Amino acid sequence: QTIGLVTTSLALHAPSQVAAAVKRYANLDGYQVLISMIDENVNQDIQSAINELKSQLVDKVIINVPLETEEAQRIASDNDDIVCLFLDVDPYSSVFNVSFNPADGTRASVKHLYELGHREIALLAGPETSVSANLRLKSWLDTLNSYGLKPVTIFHGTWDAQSGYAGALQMLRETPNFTAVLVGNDQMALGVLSAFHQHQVAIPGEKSVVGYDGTYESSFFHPALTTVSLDLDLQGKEAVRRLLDSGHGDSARSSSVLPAKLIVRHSTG
Ligand code: IPT
Repeated sequence: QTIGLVTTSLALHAPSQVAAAVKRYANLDGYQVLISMIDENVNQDIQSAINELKSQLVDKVIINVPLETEEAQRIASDNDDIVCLFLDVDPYSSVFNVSFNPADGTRASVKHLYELGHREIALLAGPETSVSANLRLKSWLDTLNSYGLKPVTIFHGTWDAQSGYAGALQMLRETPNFTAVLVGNDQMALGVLSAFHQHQVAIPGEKSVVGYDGTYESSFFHPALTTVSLDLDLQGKEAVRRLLDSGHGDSARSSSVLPAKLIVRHSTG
């Protein structure tokens, strides 16, 4: 028996850790996993990836590609001959999904910085095309606002370390007065750390850095990264369980929202 996984780039740490978990838990249940990786989140690409899996007689598919609710709904209804479970959609949308609460960890991270005395906070969000990136950004802004704060500046990166590095350099040039930066994921935070090291900016002495994802590598960054941790292994596990439990009727398809937790390490102070 085989299930499918349609995924965004596995060059990114979070989706590759999710894919590893999906494979592990499916295998434990006696299922194989066929992976189809797409580069762009264009509907056509997703459909051809799904078609590829369908041609291998796969009838249950996990989709880890950032999708707006309407796109996900369209994909689900265009493919109602199979079960589609989404991992990167608005958790509170009606599509069948297993995703993370976009607000609990973000709130905890802003509170953490606030309690350390930070008032000049910069934001380095993920790409504007990502639902999750936008939900995290919105929650940062709402939480800052509840403390009567506005961000010093807002940047968008492309999830990879290079974009974090470039964003941090630009921030240092344009608005150097910030004392902390909230980053949309750990890989971009790695780039930020690198840019700060290169410019002899002490972390956390001069600037604190908070990542997001809690990927395995983040505790080996220097300094060890304070980050909002997503249990990506649990997401893979839950996705497999719910997918295998789902029949072809809607009734067995219950979505779940997993918590995101702040892990305080050494990049904040
Ligand atoms: C999301 C990660 O947080 C981010 O780092 C990046 O890898 C992105 O995926 C890729 O699409 S996690 C997702 C399940 C919301």
